[in-house]
Amino acid sequence: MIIITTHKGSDFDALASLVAASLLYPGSKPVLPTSINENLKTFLSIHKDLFDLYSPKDIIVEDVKTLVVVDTHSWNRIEGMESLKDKKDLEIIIWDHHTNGDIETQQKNIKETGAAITLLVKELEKQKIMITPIQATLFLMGLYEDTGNLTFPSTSSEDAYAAGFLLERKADLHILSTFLRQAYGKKQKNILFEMIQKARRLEVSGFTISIVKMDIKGRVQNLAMVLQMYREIVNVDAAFGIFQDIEQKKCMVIGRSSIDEINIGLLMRSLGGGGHPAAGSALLKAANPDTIKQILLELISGNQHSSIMLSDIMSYPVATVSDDTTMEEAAMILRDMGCTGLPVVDSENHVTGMISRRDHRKIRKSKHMQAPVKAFMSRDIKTISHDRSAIEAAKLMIKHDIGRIPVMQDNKIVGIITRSDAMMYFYDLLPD
Ligand SMILES: [Mn+2]
Repeated sequence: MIIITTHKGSDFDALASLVAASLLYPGSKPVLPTSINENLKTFLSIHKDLFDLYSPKDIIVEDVKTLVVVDTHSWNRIEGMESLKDKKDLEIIIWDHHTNGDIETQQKNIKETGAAITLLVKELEKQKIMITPIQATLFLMGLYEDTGNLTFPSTSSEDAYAAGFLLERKADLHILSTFLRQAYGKKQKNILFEMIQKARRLEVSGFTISIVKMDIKGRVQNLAMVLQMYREIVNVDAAFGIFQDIEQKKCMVIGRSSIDEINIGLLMRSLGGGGHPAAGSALLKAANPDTIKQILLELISGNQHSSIMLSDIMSYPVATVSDDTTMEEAAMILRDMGCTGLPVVDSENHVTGMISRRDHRKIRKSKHMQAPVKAFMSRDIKTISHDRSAIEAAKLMIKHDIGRIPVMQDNKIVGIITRSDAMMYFYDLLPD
């Protein structure tokens, strides 16, 4: 007997993956856990007869030869399968988009897509297995729910491709929106309630904003929608939620704005995420919520003088070369220092250019190695004053796509800030 199962607290992605897998493994029994999400319950109360689903108690575990697990691969997330854990000769097959899990097998189909159903849809397409419009609708529901309608940063091109494929297979968007709209459940209500209790409004550069730090456990769907409600209730120009998952050591930052002056997409890109002007998010690993709050405040205020100055995080002393250094010498220094570029300074320590490994590729004749660096260096140099903030340095790096910026004081170079220095700051790796 082949059984297929998925995680407890099943959502649309879990059910969709379960049904899709039952098409891939003919004769298999799809087992839905007893604890399922509210909106899935509503959907099943109407559609149950369409899917031949089993409950964990229907299964005689001794008869199971093959166990297919979808949308998870953790033993403690599946229901009623404890005795299979030590069963000999049990074949296990996994289809999952989560990276963590303790179910071991050779047959792992794991990829970090936005939804697990994406992986199964891809396989159905490959094996040319037909799907009905109602199956396509369910699959698209799972896909949309897990990717926030393809807007979550975790969304991959494969998710979007699968969505296109399902629409072609006549997925019904009317049915889909009827059931997905109810995704605002108890968990979300509790989070919103707690956020409102903690609510503070701040005046920053003439805008009213609110930033809430919250601890959450595991994945919470539809946080973006919760934040939208929060912004409307506390009535601010822009609202931000910093949701810290302590166990997973991750921070999800979500922003919503109602004014053009605060562009959430741009702010989130500075944090490594993305979005559009009105809404966006970023997922940060091992970041401190207080640091993130500070960064958000600085980004919004365009603060010219932040509490942490560049001089605190820049690298110094800086290796420099004079403009009459030969290309050969510069190449040796670059190699010895293990860096990609060096500032070029004149006799008064003013930066006149930058010489990089890339500039050395311009050399066509060997005699050019004896030429001075000033013949090859780039002269359009961005510098930054020592009393500016790390945010401003990061903005310059992003805007001009440069990896190192000389830090200046009284027109003299006092340090250099590199991408890794900036990352140290963003990810809170600064020594105390
Ligand atoms: Mn999923």
